[in-house]
Amino acid sequence: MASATWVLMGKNYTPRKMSEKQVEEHLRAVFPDLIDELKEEYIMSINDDGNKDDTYINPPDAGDDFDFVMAYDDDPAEADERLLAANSATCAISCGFIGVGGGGGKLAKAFLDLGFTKTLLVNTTEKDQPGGTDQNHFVLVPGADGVGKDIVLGKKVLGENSAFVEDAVRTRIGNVDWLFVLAGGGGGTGSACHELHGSLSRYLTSIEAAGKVVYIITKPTAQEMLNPTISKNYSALLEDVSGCPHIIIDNERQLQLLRGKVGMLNMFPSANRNFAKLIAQVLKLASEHSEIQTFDSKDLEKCLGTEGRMVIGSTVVRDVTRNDLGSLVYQGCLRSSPCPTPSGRAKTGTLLLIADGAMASDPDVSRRLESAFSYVGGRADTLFSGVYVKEGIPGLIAITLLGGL
Ligand SMILES: Nc1nc2c(ncn2[C@@H]2O[C@H](COP(=O)(O)OP(=O)(O)OP(=O)(O)O)[C@@H](O)[C@H]2O)c(=O)[nH]1
Ligand SMILES: [Mg+2]
Repeated sequence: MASATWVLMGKNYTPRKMSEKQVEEHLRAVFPDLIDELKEEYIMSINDDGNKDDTYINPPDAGDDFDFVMAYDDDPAEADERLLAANSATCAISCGFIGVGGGGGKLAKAFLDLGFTKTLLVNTTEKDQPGGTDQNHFVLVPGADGVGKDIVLGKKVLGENSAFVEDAVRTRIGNVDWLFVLAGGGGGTGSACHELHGSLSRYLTSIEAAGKVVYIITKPTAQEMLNPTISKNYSALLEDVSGCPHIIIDNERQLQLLRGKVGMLNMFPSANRNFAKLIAQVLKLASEHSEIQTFDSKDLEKCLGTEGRMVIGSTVVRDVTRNDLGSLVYQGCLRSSPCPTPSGRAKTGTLLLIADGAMASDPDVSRRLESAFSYVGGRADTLFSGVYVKEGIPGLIAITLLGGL
């Protein structure tokens, strides 16, 4: 080739140095289409070989320059296998349940059975745990095999292990706004449940939860209260939770309401199930829209967050033509409530009514129901209300929730 060039250009010819780009431009001027075809073929041949070094098609790796986007990514990091599944129960708030002691565990299990999967059963012994529950829900606190109604020992064991329980709540319940602590008053473990308060409320603060720790405790039966240890344990628990939002379940009332309806063996399971369903219904209704009047999640949070005692009850009125419908609804809810009768004025009062289409469109029924709202409203500083229309109900259903007592 060189000799041929000398022939054409003379011996002193020095070839002009051209950059790759200039060569490409020259070739493009002579063969306008060919250059693009060649380029494409060249790229394909590189890809076929799997050669990824060429910066022409594979821009340089950005290295770890952009690894921060992973940290801000919506996709959760690898899920912790100990984390309990999200609650399948429809609920207006994000919440978890912690049963402490034998009775507390059985009450918590009733919520678990309704689809509140984020439930833990904390106890000092494995012996009085409800059967048929997945191990992942149990938290066995080390240091004692039951505390035999000794609340001092119960407080010592729970106090020494509060970080252990907090860790179980963090890894298994995870991020929730509200924690319901359930305990049977009178025993040594459940009555000591407030020892966990510092850790549990600190945990909620650490995850910037919008809610609080709410206690649901049982009052021993009249017979049990005759025993000085049981009675003392219960009083201590009551005093511990008095500054927090709490619900007291009166076992005597509850069992009296059930006597004659269920056998002894089924008393507590039935009572626990009914109570859990009552609370679950309020949590669910607060998530539902109503064309008439909605009790929303903010209203619910206001009620749950009010310090002091809460009273919850429900009733069904089959004859909605009665003139005293208002008082019937209010009194009925309190009479059949599993909670001790309220005394004094409530800070918050909630009345939820569930009526069918016929009741809701009857002007006379609507007028009478207004008096029900004034009954509750007159006994509380702030009234919250909701009216829901559902078919197939046995009568007008009313649920009352008084708070801050
Ligand atoms: N509502 C309800 N109350 C219960 C149930 N089981 C027990 N209780 C009540 O709870 C009280 C305390 O009993 P437990 O919860 O078994 O006691 P504990 O907290 O395990 O305490 P220790 O056994 O002394 O460590 C009992 O006296 C009952 O009044 C239940 O399933 N439902
Ligand atoms: Mg026990």
